Amino acid sequence: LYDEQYLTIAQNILDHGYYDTNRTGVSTYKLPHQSMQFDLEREFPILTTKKVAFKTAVRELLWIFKEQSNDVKRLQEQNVHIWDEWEMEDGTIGTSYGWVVQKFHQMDTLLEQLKTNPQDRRMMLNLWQIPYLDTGALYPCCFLTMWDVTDGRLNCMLVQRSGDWGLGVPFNTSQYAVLVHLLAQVSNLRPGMLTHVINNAHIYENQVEGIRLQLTRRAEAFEAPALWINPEIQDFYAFQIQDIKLIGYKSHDKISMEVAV
Ligand code: UFP
Repeated sequence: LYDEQYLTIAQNILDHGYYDTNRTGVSTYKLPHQSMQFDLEREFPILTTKKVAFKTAVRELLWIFKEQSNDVKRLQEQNVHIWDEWEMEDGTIGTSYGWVVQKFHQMDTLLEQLKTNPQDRRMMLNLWQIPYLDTGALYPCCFLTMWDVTDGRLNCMLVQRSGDWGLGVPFNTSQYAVLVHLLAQVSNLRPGMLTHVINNAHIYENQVEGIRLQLTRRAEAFEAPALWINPEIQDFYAFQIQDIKLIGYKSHDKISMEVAV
Protein backbone atom coordinates (compact mmCIF):
# COMPACT_ATOMS: atom_id res chain seq x y z
CA LEU A 1 0.00 0.00 0.00
CA TYR A 2 1.04 3.55 -0.73
CA ASP A 3 0.40 4.60 2.87
CA GLU A 4 2.82 1.92 4.12
CA GLN A 5 5.69 2.84 1.80
CA TYR A 6 5.11 6.56 2.27
CA LEU A 7 4.80 6.50 6.04
CA THR A 8 7.79 4.16 6.48
CA ILE A 9 9.95 6.74 4.75
CA ALA A 10 8.28 9.60 6.66
CA GLN A 11 9.12 7.88 9.95
CA ASN A 12 12.67 7.29 8.74
CA ILE A 13 13.11 10.96 7.85
CA LEU A 14 11.88 11.99 11.30
CA ASP A 15 14.05 9.40 13.08
CA HIS A 16 17.22 9.60 11.02
CA GLY A 17 16.91 12.68 8.80
CA TYR A 18 19.68 15.24 8.71
CA TYR A 19 18.60 18.69 9.83
CA ASP A 20 19.75 21.52 7.57
CA THR A 21 18.89 24.82 5.94
CA ASN A 22 17.85 25.36 2.30
CA ARG A 23 16.80 27.98 -0.23
CA THR A 24 13.36 28.59 1.31
CA GLY A 25 14.54 29.63 4.77
CA VAL A 26 12.40 26.93 6.42
CA SER A 27 14.75 24.15 7.53
CA THR A 28 14.13 20.48 6.79
CA TYR A 29 14.93 16.98 7.98
CA LYS A 30 16.22 15.18 4.93
CA LEU A 31 17.30 11.81 3.60
CA PRO A 32 18.91 11.16 0.22
CA HIS A 33 17.77 8.59 -2.36
CA GLN A 34 14.37 7.42 -1.24
CA SER A 35 12.22 5.34 -3.56
CA MET A 36 8.80 3.75 -3.75
CA GLN A 37 7.45 1.23 -6.22
CA PHE A 38 3.93 0.22 -7.20
CA ASP A 39 2.32 -2.25 -9.54
CA LEU A 40 -0.41 -0.11 -11.05
CA GLU A 41 -2.43 -3.16 -12.08
CA ARG A 42 -2.75 -4.05 -8.42
CA GLU A 43 -3.02 -0.68 -6.72
CA PHE A 44 -3.72 2.94 -7.51
CA PRO A 45 -1.26 4.82 -5.25
CA ILE A 46 -2.96 7.54 -3.26
CA LEU A 47 -2.80 8.23 0.47
CA THR A 48 -5.75 7.21 2.60
CA THR A 49 -4.26 8.28 5.95
CA LYS A 50 -5.05 11.84 4.86
CA LYS A 51 -7.18 13.25 2.11
CA VAL A 52 -5.32 14.13 -1.08
CA ALA A 53 -6.84 16.60 -3.55
CA PHE A 54 -6.99 14.16 -6.45
CA LYS A 55 -8.92 16.39 -8.86
CA THR A 56 -6.48 19.25 -8.33
CA ALA A 57 -3.58 16.89 -8.97
CA VAL A 58 -5.11 15.68 -12.23
CA ARG A 59 -5.93 19.21 -13.35
CA GLU A 60 -2.30 20.20 -12.92
CA LEU A 61 -1.16 17.06 -14.73
CA LEU A 62 -3.39 17.82 -17.74
CA TRP A 63 -2.23 21.44 -17.67
CA ILE A 64 1.39 20.34 -17.99
CA PHE A 65 1.22 17.37 -20.36
CA LYS A 66 -2.01 17.75 -22.32
CA GLU A 67 -2.47 21.54 -22.56
CA GLN A 68 1.29 22.04 -22.28
CA SER A 69 0.51 25.42 -20.83
CA ASN A 70 2.39 27.75 -18.51
CA ASP A 71 -0.60 30.06 -18.01
CA VAL A 72 -1.53 30.19 -14.31
CA LYS A 73 -4.97 31.62 -15.20
CA ARG A 74 -5.93 28.33 -16.85
CA LEU A 75 -5.55 26.68 -13.45
CA GLN A 76 -7.19 29.49 -11.51
CA GLU A 77 -10.25 29.24 -13.77
CA GLN A 78 -10.59 25.68 -12.48
CA ASN A 79 -10.14 26.86 -8.92
CA VAL A 80 -6.60 25.47 -8.70
CA HIS A 81 -4.28 27.81 -6.79
CA ILE A 82 -1.17 25.71 -6.28
CA TRP A 83 0.89 27.86 -8.64
CA ASP A 84 -0.33 31.27 -7.42
CA GLU A 85 2.80 31.92 -5.35
CA TRP A 86 5.06 31.43 -8.35
CA GLU A 87 3.09 33.39 -10.94
CA MET A 88 5.41 35.75 -12.84
CA GLU A 89 4.57 39.26 -14.06
CA ASP A 90 3.01 38.03 -17.29
CA GLY A 91 0.71 35.61 -15.48
CA THR A 92 2.70 32.52 -16.44
CA ILE A 93 5.36 30.32 -14.85
CA GLY A 94 7.72 31.20 -17.69
CA THR A 95 9.69 28.47 -19.40
CA SER A 96 8.91 25.78 -16.81
CA TYR A 97 6.99 22.52 -17.02
CA GLY A 98 4.34 22.62 -19.80
CA TRP A 99 6.34 25.15 -21.73
CA VAL A 100 9.33 22.82 -22.24
CA VAL A 101 7.06 19.87 -22.97
CA GLN A 102 5.58 21.89 -25.83
CA LYS A 103 8.84 23.50 -26.95
CA PHE A 104 10.47 20.15 -27.73
CA HIS A 105 7.29 18.28 -28.73
CA GLN A 106 8.09 15.84 -25.97
CA MET A 107 4.62 14.37 -25.56
CA ASP A 108 4.05 13.91 -29.30
CA THR A 109 7.39 12.17 -29.55
CA LEU A 110 6.66 9.82 -26.65
CA LEU A 111 3.20 8.94 -28.00
CA GLU A 112 4.72 8.18 -31.40
CA GLN A 113 7.47 6.03 -29.88
CA LEU A 114 4.96 4.05 -27.83
CA LYS A 115 2.84 3.48 -30.91
CA THR A 116 5.45 2.66 -33.49
CA ASN A 117 8.44 1.33 -31.57
CA PRO A 118 7.63 0.29 -28.01
CA GLN A 119 10.99 -1.46 -27.69
CA ASP A 120 12.67 1.92 -28.04
CA ARG A 121 15.00 2.45 -25.07
CA ARG A 122 15.08 6.19 -25.53
CA MET A 123 11.58 7.04 -24.38
CA MET A 124 11.50 9.89 -21.89
CA LEU A 125 10.06 13.22 -20.92
CA ASN A 126 12.80 15.51 -19.65
CA LEU A 127 11.76 18.85 -18.20
CA TRP A 128 15.33 19.70 -17.12
CA GLN A 129 16.31 21.83 -20.13
CA ILE A 130 19.31 23.84 -18.96
CA PRO A 131 18.91 26.95 -21.18
CA TYR A 132 15.32 27.37 -19.98
CA LEU A 133 15.77 26.86 -16.24
CA ASP A 134 16.51 30.44 -15.23
CA THR A 135 13.59 31.90 -17.19
CA GLY A 136 11.13 29.60 -15.45
CA ALA A 137 9.36 30.30 -12.17
CA LEU A 138 10.65 27.16 -10.43
CA TYR A 139 13.15 24.54 -11.44
CA PRO A 140 11.09 21.41 -12.09
CA CYS A 141 10.97 19.01 -9.14
CA CYS A 142 9.65 15.94 -10.95
CA PHE A 143 11.82 16.52 -13.97
CA LEU A 144 12.27 13.15 -15.62
CA THR A 145 10.19 10.16 -16.57
CA MET A 146 11.64 7.17 -18.39
CA TRP A 147 9.31 4.73 -20.08
CA ASP A 148 9.53 1.04 -20.82
CA VAL A 149 7.21 -1.51 -22.39
CA THR A 150 7.62 -5.08 -21.19
CA ASP A 151 5.18 -7.88 -21.93
CA GLY A 152 2.41 -5.49 -22.93
CA ARG A 153 2.79 -3.38 -19.81
CA LEU A 154 3.81 0.26 -19.67
CA ASN A 155 6.36 0.97 -16.91
CA CYS A 156 7.51 4.36 -15.74
CA MET A 157 10.39 5.55 -13.63
CA LEU A 158 9.80 9.00 -12.20
CA VAL A 159 12.81 10.97 -10.96
CA GLN A 160 12.24 13.84 -8.56
CA ARG A 161 15.26 15.93 -7.58
CA SER A 162 13.62 17.48 -4.52
CA GLY A 163 10.57 16.15 -2.70
CA ASP A 164 8.49 17.94 -0.08
CA TRP A 165 7.35 14.83 1.76
CA GLY A 166 4.28 16.41 3.31
CA LEU A 167 2.78 18.31 0.41
CA GLY A 168 4.49 17.62 -2.89
CA VAL A 169 5.32 13.92 -2.91
CA PRO A 170 1.81 12.46 -2.31
CA PHE A 171 0.53 14.69 -5.08
CA ASN A 172 3.33 13.80 -7.45
CA THR A 173 3.05 10.01 -7.03
CA SER A 174 -0.69 10.01 -7.73
CA GLN A 175 -0.32 12.39 -10.68
CA TYR A 176 2.25 10.30 -12.47
CA ALA A 177 0.30 7.12 -11.72
CA VAL A 178 -2.58 8.74 -13.62
CA LEU A 179 -0.24 9.65 -16.47
CA VAL A 180 0.87 6.02 -16.80
CA HIS A 181 -2.77 4.89 -16.95
CA LEU A 182 -3.65 7.49 -19.57
CA LEU A 183 -0.69 6.70 -21.80
CA ALA A 184 -1.27 2.96 -21.41
CA GLN A 185 -4.89 3.31 -22.54
CA VAL A 186 -4.13 5.32 -25.67
CA SER A 187 -1.20 3.03 -26.53
CA ASN A 188 -3.13 -0.23 -26.13
CA LEU A 189 -0.98 -1.31 -23.21
CA ARG A 190 -1.72 -2.30 -19.65
CA PRO A 191 -0.35 -0.14 -16.83
CA GLY A 192 2.76 -1.62 -15.23
CA MET A 193 5.25 -0.56 -12.58
CA LEU A 194 5.64 2.99 -11.34
CA THR A 195 8.94 3.59 -9.58
CA HIS A 196 9.24 6.96 -7.89
CA VAL A 197 12.78 8.01 -6.98
CA ILE A 198 13.38 11.08 -4.83
CA ASN A 199 16.92 12.46 -4.63
CA ASN A 200 16.40 14.81 -1.68
CA ALA A 201 13.42 13.69 0.41
CA HIS A 202 12.64 16.25 3.08
CA ILE A 203 10.17 17.22 5.76
CA TYR A 204 9.95 20.94 6.54
CA GLU A 205 10.17 21.61 10.25
CA ASN A 206 6.76 23.31 10.25
CA GLN A 207 5.20 20.13 8.84
CA VAL A 208 6.52 17.72 11.45
CA GLU A 209 3.40 17.97 13.57
CA GLY A 210 1.11 17.20 10.64
CA ILE A 211 3.19 14.19 9.62
CA ARG A 212 3.19 12.91 13.21
CA LEU A 213 -0.60 13.15 13.24
CA GLN A 214 -0.75 11.20 10.01
CA LEU A 215 1.59 8.55 11.47
CA THR A 216 -0.92 7.91 14.28
CA ARG A 217 -3.37 6.78 11.57
CA ARG A 218 -0.97 4.30 10.11
CA ALA A 219 -2.78 1.19 11.32
CA GLU A 220 -6.08 2.60 10.08
CA ALA A 221 -5.27 2.97 6.41
CA PHE A 222 -8.13 2.18 4.04
CA GLU A 223 -8.06 0.03 0.96
CA ALA A 224 -6.81 1.78 -2.18
CA PRO A 225 -9.50 3.15 -4.51
CA ALA A 226 -9.78 2.14 -8.15
CA LEU A 227 -9.03 4.52 -10.99
CA TRP A 228 -11.70 4.85 -13.67
CA ILE A 229 -10.79 6.24 -17.07
CA ASN A 230 -13.37 6.79 -19.77
CA PRO A 231 -12.65 3.76 -22.02
CA GLU A 232 -13.84 5.60 -25.11
CA ILE A 233 -10.93 8.04 -25.18
CA GLN A 234 -8.18 6.81 -27.47
CA ASP A 235 -6.46 10.13 -28.10
CA PHE A 236 -4.29 11.48 -25.28
CA TYR A 237 -5.18 15.08 -26.15
CA ALA A 238 -8.90 14.35 -25.82
CA PHE A 239 -8.83 13.54 -22.10
CA GLN A 240 -10.81 15.89 -19.90
CA ILE A 241 -11.11 16.06 -16.15
CA GLN A 242 -14.45 14.23 -16.15
CA ASP A 243 -12.86 11.27 -17.94
CA ILE A 244 -10.68 10.49 -14.92
CA LYS A 245 -12.20 9.47 -11.60
CA LEU A 246 -11.45 7.62 -8.42
CA ILE A 247 -13.96 5.01 -7.39
CA GLY A 248 -14.29 4.33 -3.69
CA TYR A 249 -11.69 6.76 -2.38
CA LYS A 250 -12.08 6.53 1.36
CA SER A 251 -9.64 8.53 3.46
CA HIS A 252 -8.99 10.14 6.80
CA ASP A 253 -9.37 13.92 7.08
CA LYS A 254 -7.20 16.40 5.30
CA ILE A 255 -4.12 17.64 7.20
CA SER A 256 -3.24 21.28 6.56
CA MET A 257 0.42 22.02 5.96
CA GLU A 258 2.24 25.17 4.99
CA VAL A 259 4.01 25.40 1.67
CA ALA A 260 7.58 26.71 1.66
CA VAL A 261 8.01 29.19 -1.20
N1 UFP B 1 8.00 20.47 -4.70
C1 UFP B 1 7.61 19.14 -4.73
N2 UFP B 1 6.92 18.71 -5.80
C2 UFP B 1 6.56 19.51 -6.84
C3 UFP B 1 6.95 20.88 -6.80
C4 UFP B 1 7.66 21.32 -5.72
O1 UFP B 1 7.88 18.36 -3.82
O2 UFP B 1 5.91 19.07 -7.80
F1 UFP B 1 6.65 21.69 -7.80
C5 UFP B 1 8.78 21.00 -3.55
C6 UFP B 1 10.14 20.42 -3.34
C7 UFP B 1 10.84 21.54 -2.59
C8 UFP B 1 10.29 22.79 -3.22
O3 UFP B 1 10.46 21.49 -1.22
O4 UFP B 1 9.00 22.41 -3.72
C9 UFP B 1 11.14 23.31 -4.36
O5 UFP B 1 12.28 23.94 -3.84
P1 UFP B 1 13.73 23.71 -4.49
O6 UFP B 1 13.66 24.19 -5.90
O7 UFP B 1 14.66 24.54 -3.64
O8 UFP B 1 14.04 22.24 -4.42
